[in-house]
Amino acid sequence: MSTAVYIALGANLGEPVTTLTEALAHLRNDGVLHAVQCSSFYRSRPMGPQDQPDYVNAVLAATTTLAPLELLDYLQQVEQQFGRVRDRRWGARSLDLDLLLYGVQQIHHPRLTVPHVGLTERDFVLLPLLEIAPALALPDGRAIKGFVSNIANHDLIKIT
Ligand code: ROI
Repeated sequence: MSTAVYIALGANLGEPVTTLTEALAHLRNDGVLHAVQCSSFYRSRPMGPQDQPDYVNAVLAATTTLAPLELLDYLQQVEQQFGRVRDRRWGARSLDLDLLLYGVQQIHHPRLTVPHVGLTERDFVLLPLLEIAPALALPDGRAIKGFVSNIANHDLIKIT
């Protein structure tokens, strides 16, 4: 059975646009995700410590037959492949892939919380997500677009 999933992409080390472009091409062609649709890329100011470069963020929609933890393992493997560097909590990273939504499932597992906690609080997740899925709702039925007004502003600029 195939499930609709949403995944956030972020990077702020090296050449983030190149990293995201190459990671996206890999995700499209690897045979694990199907019908991949990606938002525009957005530049954003860092949330957390400010002494790090700006981020490039995007969100993709896809379908997959992997179970949630299998998908998590896969995304972590792709992060490694693209040279993830993570020197401190909320510090700079070369590629971050976060599972935002897995169908209408709510998942509470030591390794995985879905919906992702950042989904409703981070403009650099919410705005790209709404670009590709304006009518999307959380598993509990609340509309995603209802969360836009109250979130911190990271000066998102659409760059592609
Ligand atoms: N800040 C922005 N703007 N974009 C991110 O993807 C991002 N990712 C993170 C933290 C460090 C929270 N800050 C971020 O993990």
